[in-house]
Amino acid sequence: MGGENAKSICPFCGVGCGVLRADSGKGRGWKAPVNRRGELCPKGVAAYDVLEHDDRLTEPQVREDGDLISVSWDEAFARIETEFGRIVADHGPDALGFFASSGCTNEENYILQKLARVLGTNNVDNCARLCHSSTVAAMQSRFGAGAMTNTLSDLTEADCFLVCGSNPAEQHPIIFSSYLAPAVNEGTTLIHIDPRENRTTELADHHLPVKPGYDIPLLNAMCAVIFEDGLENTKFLRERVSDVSAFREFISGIDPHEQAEVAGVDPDELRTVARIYASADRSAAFTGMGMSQHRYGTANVHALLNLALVTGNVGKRGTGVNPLRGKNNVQGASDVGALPDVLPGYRPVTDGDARAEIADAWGVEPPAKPGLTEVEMTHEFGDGIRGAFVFGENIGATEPNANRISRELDSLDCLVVQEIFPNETTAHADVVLPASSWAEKAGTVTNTDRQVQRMRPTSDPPGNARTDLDILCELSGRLANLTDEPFDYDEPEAVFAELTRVTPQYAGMSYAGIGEKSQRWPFPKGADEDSGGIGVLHRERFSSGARRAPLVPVEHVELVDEENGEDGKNSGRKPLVLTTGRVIEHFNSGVVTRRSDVLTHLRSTDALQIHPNDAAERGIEDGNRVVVENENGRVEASVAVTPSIRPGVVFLTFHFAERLVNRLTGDELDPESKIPTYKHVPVYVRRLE
Ligand SMILES: Nc1nc2c(c(=O)[nH]1)N[C@H]1C(S)=C(S)[C@@H](COP(=O)(O)OP(=O)(O)OC[C@H]3O[C@@H](n4cnc5c(=O)[nH]c(N)nc54)[C@H](O)[C@@H]3O)O[C@H]1N2
Ligand SMILES: Nc1nc2c(c(=O)[nH]1)N[C@H]1C(S)=C(S)[C@@H](COP(=O)(O)OP(=O)(O)OC[C@H]3O[C@@H](n4cnc5c(=O)[nH]c(N)nc54)[C@H](O)[C@@H]3O)O[C@H]1N2
Ligand code: SF4
Ligand SMILES: [Mo]
Repeated sequence: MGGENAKSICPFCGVGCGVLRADSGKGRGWKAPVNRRGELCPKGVAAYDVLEHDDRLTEPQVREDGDLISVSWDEAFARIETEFGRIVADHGPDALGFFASSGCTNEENYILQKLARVLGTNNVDNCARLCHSSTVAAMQSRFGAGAMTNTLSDLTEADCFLVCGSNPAEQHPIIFSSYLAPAVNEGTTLIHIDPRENRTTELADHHLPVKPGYDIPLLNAMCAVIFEDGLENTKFLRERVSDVSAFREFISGIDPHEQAEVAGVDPDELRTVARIYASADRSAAFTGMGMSQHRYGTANVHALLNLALVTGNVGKRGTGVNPLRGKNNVQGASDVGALPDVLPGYRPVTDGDARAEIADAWGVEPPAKPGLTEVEMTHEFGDGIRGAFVFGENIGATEPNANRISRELDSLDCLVVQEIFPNETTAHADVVLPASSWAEKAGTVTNTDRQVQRMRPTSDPPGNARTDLDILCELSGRLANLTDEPFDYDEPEAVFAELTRVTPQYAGMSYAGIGEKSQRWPFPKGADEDSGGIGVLHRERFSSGARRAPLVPVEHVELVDEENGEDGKNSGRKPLVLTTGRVIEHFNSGVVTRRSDVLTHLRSTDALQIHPNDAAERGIEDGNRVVVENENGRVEASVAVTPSIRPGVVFLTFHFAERLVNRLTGDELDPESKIPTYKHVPVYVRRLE
């Protein structure tokens, strides 16, 4: 039940800590499945801070003569009905695009993708596209499942942690402090592969400061050392792996010393790290945005999967390849089908049997043609896509090439935004629907290690705002002149019951079974309600059904605008490689966390990190203001000169919309997963005179 101290789940990261509103008004952890001692990071403590903030959206709004004005719900819905109706009549349903919210519940995301599909389009995606779509593409194709192979609790049994392109000390703080750090303190070796030293590195035994975008040569070189030293797991290779000889052949052509240098790391240190990873009884790899958000993000992850397969680190406790997922429900939003190419449960939209099964449940068959991904939809704004529905995402700030996005948002015939705060996206909206924050609604969310947990409301939405599910259900009724099947659900529980019928991984789950615990997928029908679900994946067989997974040779592709290279077009100016990311106190575009005074005071500066050599070359000193620019745009920032970042690389977070970092990121996408390149952005940095 809801109420003042209702037990809920933190709205921020994919760790999924249990939180409730203490009498002080602050967030307090309860002893939940993940934070078993009730521990929280600073964001969890601040989670209730901004719910009553003056900026909360409390009235529906529509744009009239350039301005957003408050109207009744009826008028707001009528505007959507007219505009979306006209777009579908003139251009067909594929002229609509739906942006789901991985910060919202399974039930809400399930309803949104159902609405899109019932209207006749698969143009629905969520921001998993921007974080781990490349990871999922690689893992799904090799192992048959894109999720964490292991669970947080079994991972504490590892003897070696290989953390690649991820900074869990800041981005998954409770995983770091409650699962990783205790193991490291008991003797597990921590290896960190990251161009920057950060809070994760502080605990690491070994740090390889790879050049951004050069993980493939590094990981291939590790494989080469392992084969050279005979450290591969021959039994595992024989029994569980295919295409071994072709891979051996490929790796035999790799000179580890040379490739370590290509990757920008010390060859001896790389050898040491390879030996530790391969010799440990159990080695667990973690992968994050440093790997996934690249032009070759999918290939990066393939290279990591090779390492795990060669050493037999899959299918047992304390091992595996573990993507640490982003928002509190990015795993779930994807599981329940808020993706353009797959239905609930990852069954391809092109699979006729899967569509027929869905048609049985919905009364309407979903379309067979895969839809567009998030970024592809934005590229079609004003052209192929005429109307967009954005639910709990701030695409005006977080999609790449923000200057372009800003123009494209204005080119839409109708932009509808369902939000809790004004942001860089509502600024372009034709209709704004004021919704519920996480603490004003019930529902389920699925965390990074596949545990489904329940959220419970503490209060009601403010003013005339309504719960997200309520809005989405009413919308389906309003758009019903386009369909025959308006949705009618009393409670999130009824939606959950339906989604378990069409999402095989959730088949045996129930609200009652979850209670104040969790159920972890895969949770087959008939499974013991209290069993908690299956922990380690790929034990005897891979989730694909196969006994073996293939090794795949991965070639490094040289990146343009080599760091510190001369650039003819720019009169000898040297580009630096900007890599963008996060800090512990703020969350994504910062719409919520920047409104918390406490969080904002914890991190008073948000500076561009630059190496002393690069700063000196440009006459830049600590604290100076600089211009960071490239062909896409320009931002100003103050600088922190620090040896913790590798030479040739600069770092900025994307939490502060005042200086929108995504003005600098470009349109290049990974060909397989369509993930944008947020981690390798050539820029020029100069002191602001
Ligand atoms: N505090 C906080 N926590 C968050 C979020 C937040 O905004 N703030 N966001 C949530 C979301 S949506 C997500 S997706 C996750 C992301 O969590 P992480 O994956 O940890 O995210 P990032 O900080 O973007 O990138 C991780 C690290 O990659 C490194 N890196 C950059 N380029 C490269 C490279 O080429 N190779 C390698 N090996 N490393 C590289 C960066 O220096 C950075 O330390 O965090 C979630 N948790
Ligand atoms: N440069 C750069 N850009 C990046 C990344 C990067 O590393 N570098 N990372 C990318 C990644 S991994 C991600 S996940 C994306 C995140 O991109 P977004 O999802 O666009 O970012 P958020 O800031 O999390 O936006 C969430 C929005 O939802 C609203 N909201 C919060 N709770 C609710 C609710 O309950 N209901 C409703 N209706 N609205 C709600 C918030 O007010 C906020 O405006 O950014 C991507 N962009
Ligand atoms: S670690 Fe993540 S889920 Fe836990 S309190 Fe912090 S932000 Fe919330
Ligand atoms: Mo993310």
